[in-house]
Amino acid sequence: MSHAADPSHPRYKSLLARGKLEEAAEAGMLAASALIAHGRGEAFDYLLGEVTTEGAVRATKEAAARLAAAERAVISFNGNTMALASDDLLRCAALAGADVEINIFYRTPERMIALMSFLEDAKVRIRNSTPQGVNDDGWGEMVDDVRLLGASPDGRIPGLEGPRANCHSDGMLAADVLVVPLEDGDRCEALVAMGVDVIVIDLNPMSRSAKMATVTIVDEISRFAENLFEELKNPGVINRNWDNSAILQSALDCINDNLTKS
Ligand code: PTJ
Repeated sequence: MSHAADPSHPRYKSLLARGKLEEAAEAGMLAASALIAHGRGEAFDYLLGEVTTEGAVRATKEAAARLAAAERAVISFNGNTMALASDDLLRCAALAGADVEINIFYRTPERMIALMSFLEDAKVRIRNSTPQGVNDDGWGEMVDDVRLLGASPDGRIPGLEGPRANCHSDGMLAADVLVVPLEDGDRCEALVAMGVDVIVIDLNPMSRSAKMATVTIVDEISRFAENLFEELKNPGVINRNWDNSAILQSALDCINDNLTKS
């Protein structure tokens, strides 16, 4: 991928992310409202200081523990997630023994083809380069084991209408732990109602998804994906008394502190 972002620019990371989204839009991967959703995310990230907060670190550790202990974990990819964090999240799936499922809100056959083709290329790319701190011998096999689902859904998320409910019966419907970045509130609610652990990544601590999830990571998706990969190298144990509302409150406190300081 090429992009116009210049590393010496003070807002390089932000420009880089925007460049990736522009390219993904040109490749037909994104929903029409993807850039609006990103702008909302950017605004919250600005208020959070554009850093991974202490609460997000704790929530990422909890997510790693739950993913590592899962019987069947699935990481869901939508258009924005694919553009911003595909490689790191695929690496996470390989380490956690999870599958990946493209599951988009605004589903069209053209978008699904563009997203699947991007994901297949990303899988080849990450297979050919063993990450630091991971055993070189097993890496290729771990990546091979990640199934790329989404192309031929044969099931539906219960309680949801329309194409946004389509999913794989041996993917999202069979999972005990689901990672759903940048999720829509209705779908998050329907997934939680399935009785599984739902891990949401959302920069808005007040969104319905953030409030409903089992574990919410209030962090930018590409920072989260990098951090999750590090945590999955040495995951801790699950905290069965996890207090998600305390995590959301800590994000709101951070925003409040930043506003008071400025
Ligand atoms: O690819 P599709 O069809 O599944 O559509 C994806 C979008 C994101 C367009 C769709 O799910 C959507 O409209 O989402 P919402 O309802 O706007 O919610 C997106 C949430 O993600 C908002 O709360 C944003 O603050 C948050 N968000 C946006 N960018 C990021 C983010 N959170 C983490 N990292 C980001 N980069």
